[in-house]
Amino acid sequence: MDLGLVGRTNAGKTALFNLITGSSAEVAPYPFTTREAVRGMAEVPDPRIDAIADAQDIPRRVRAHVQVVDIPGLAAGAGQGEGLGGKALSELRQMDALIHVVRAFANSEVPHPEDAVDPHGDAEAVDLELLLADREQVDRRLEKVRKGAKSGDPVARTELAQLELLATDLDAGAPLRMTGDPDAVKLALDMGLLTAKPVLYVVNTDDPGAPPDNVAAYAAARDAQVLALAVGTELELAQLSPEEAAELAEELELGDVRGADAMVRAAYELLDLVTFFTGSGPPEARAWPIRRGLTADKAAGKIHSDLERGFIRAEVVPWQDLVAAGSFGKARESAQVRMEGKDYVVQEGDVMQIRFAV
Ligand SMILES: Nc1nc2c(ncn2[C@@H]2O[C@H](COP(=O)(O)OP(=O)(O)OP(=O)(O)O)[C@@H](O)[C@H]2O)c(=O)[nH]1
Ligand SMILES: [Mg+2]
Repeated sequence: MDLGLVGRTNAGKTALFNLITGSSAEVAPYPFTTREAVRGMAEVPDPRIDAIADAQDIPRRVRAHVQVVDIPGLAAGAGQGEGLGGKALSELRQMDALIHVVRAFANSEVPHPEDAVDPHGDAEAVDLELLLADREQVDRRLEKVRKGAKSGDPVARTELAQLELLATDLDAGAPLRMTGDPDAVKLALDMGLLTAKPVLYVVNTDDPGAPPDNVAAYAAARDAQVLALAVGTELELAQLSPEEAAELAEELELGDVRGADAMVRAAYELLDLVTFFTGSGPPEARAWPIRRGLTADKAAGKIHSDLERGFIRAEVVPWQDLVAAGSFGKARESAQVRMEGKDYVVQEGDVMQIRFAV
């Protein structure tokens, strides 16, 4: 599951990428510093795993990770190949969700494409490029499907109607994630259309807090998530020792929770995955992200193929019940642990122990 970074050049995409993946990709005040897609892994913070581990004195905690892809900036006319447009757009089509970085930081050393810091205007400009790129893809597909529909092929006729709906919405300026017909949205996602993907707007700001009202309203109207993050400041904090970082955070009145953690968590939630846990005792507690609707045997297969092949049953307890009981063993004694077969659909927050034989 991949999260792609999208935004104008110099918005701070690579700075954010470095912050959440711990990479050191080149960050520079000139446009199109990033010329190729770069991949990294971001650890997904999850207080539930600490609760499970703390309750049972489990030393090692393994968190979920998501792949984040830093992508060259989008310029106006990206669809016609402006900037690194064509390449960036085809990378973006392969992503499962988008993190749209908009610049709100003032920094006279960093040129802005229009010499004005305007987070709302920048978001609109990039979204227009995504919309135009989608419109072009829909047109291409329409041309092909029309031929099939003419010959009376019922599948082609259904698709034709869906494509026409997508075209109408795009012409009205609406992102395809808001299209009313779920089958048409599914087609849009299968085609990799960009405005169908879930989006988190990250306002890269000098003063953390709530995102600007106009950007918040804009995101809400587009069925998207939004938050503000002081990328530059958090990068500085990340380079300090924990003590120094705490001191500086207090000075800047940042509070205890790092914005970067909240941001990765929000981005992870865009992917609409289910997280289950293993950790019924030492040596480790671990978070496992899976597709929604996966059954227990398939989920076990994520841990190891032997567990799926030799699956007998899963012992399952919701993480809160385990923590309240004190341990997996105690939850079992008080009959809070359920036995589930292979058809059980794994639920968010389940702690599972798999019984298997190979
Ligand atoms: N003051 C301040 N400067 C920042 C912040 N984030 C990024 N910058 C600066 O802005 C410039 C551009 O940052 P990058 O991360 O390279 O931007 P980008 O979006 O990856 O740009 P391209 O790869 O060129 O498309 C760099 O000089 C950064 O140091 C921030 O939060 N505050
Ligand atoms: Mg970059």
